[in-house]
Amino acid sequence: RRLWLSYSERSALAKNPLACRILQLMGEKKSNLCVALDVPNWSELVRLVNLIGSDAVVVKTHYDYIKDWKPSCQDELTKLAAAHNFIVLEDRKLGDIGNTIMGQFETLTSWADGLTMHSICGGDSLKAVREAKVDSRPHGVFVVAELSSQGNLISAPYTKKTTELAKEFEDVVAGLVAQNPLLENEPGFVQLTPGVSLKAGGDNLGQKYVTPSDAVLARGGDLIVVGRAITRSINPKETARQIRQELWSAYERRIAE
Ligand code: 6AU
Repeated sequence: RRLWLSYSERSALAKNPLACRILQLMGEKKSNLCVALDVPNWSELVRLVNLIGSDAVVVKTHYDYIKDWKPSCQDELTKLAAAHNFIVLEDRKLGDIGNTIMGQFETLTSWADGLTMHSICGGDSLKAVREAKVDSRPHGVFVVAELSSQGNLISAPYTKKTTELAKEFEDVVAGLVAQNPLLENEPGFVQLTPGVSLKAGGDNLGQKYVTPSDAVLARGGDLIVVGRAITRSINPKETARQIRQELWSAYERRIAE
């Protein structure tokens, strides 16, 4: 079962190269933190990366959130990733016909290791990812199976169909973006779980939060996305350390069960 095996054991079972690399790095760094750097300008992103990059396994960007993003940021981010040993996930949530996805995937993977995408357009959009011409670094997609936001339109059959597509395209799918332990018998996939803060609750625009330990133990998350709880904290480094610690000890409890 996925939830009882260690990340290192699971890295050997992953069919997608990016899932394999992420699981390996989680074991090496002893971290299951993915930090979401939704900040308005590049200098702020660099400041935060230098504070917390070594605590995170994955840095998740929304490049179009950054008002002064320019092409040179791509190279700079690659250098920061090498310096702090993290993986870059651009949360672009692609969702279009196969041909469009193919072009977007080829362009964005010139700097991002992984991308998020919606399954709304069906299997051929994943076939496009499979057929895209990319460099030899490990790449893959995280497919949105469930959302953390209040009133979102994803239904149970949509979630189920998305998990089936992930299995069908296991060579390109690194894992699912999910709120519940889907794919329980598939240890090679990484469950990316957002909507996590120090306390349960939400914001005033529909985001819902669970605690770090609930994300790992109750929700089955492997790689846990934490954004504003860290980026808007008075001491981002200290908060990142604390959350990293809570996430890792929840994971250790999970595999010891
Ligand atoms: O911790 P927050 O609320 O500051 O940020 C959560 C991050 C944001 C969202 O775009 C993203 O996680 N997210 C996603 C992802 C990762 O795809 C899915 C989802 O259901 N909820 C969610 O918040 O960057």
